[in-house]
Amino acid sequence: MSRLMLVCAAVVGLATALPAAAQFQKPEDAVKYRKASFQVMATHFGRIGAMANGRVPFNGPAAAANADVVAFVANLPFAGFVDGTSGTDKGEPKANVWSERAKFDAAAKKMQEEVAKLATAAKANNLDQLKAAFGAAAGTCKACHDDFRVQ
Ligand code: ASC
Repeated sequence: MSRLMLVCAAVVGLATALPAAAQFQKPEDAVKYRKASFQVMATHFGRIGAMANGRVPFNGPAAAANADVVAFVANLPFAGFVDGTSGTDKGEPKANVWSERAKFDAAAKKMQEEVAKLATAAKANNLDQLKAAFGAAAGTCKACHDDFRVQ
């Protein structure tokens, strides 16, 4: 394991060991953090989507690098869903994130599993495999948005 990977693993270990609220000074900081990490995920996932959908030429190593970023960053945003940060504006988390927490956590885990599979699939340097894994991962994004995000 590279030094960077060890540092990253330690950061995630620390992040997941503490209660979510204890990791942020203020609820607004948690909101900013989760939005920022979703933004990074969306950027790199979108680059893979552009290849999967034929908008840019397929580049296997680039897809693999982007998928590794997505798989890593997918561990981060959920610590930012601290109590009292639901909303009613478009894009905000609905109150059922907290009232149906087990279902929300399961949806998050499913997404993390599918983006991990995407990272593995992307290393095969094969567009059809990339498309299949991208579609499965995108489905987990959409499922959670449909259930838990204000439309
Ligand atoms: C993306 C992105 C999402 C998902 C979702 C899939 O590229 O930013 O949130 O895919 O649109 O339905």
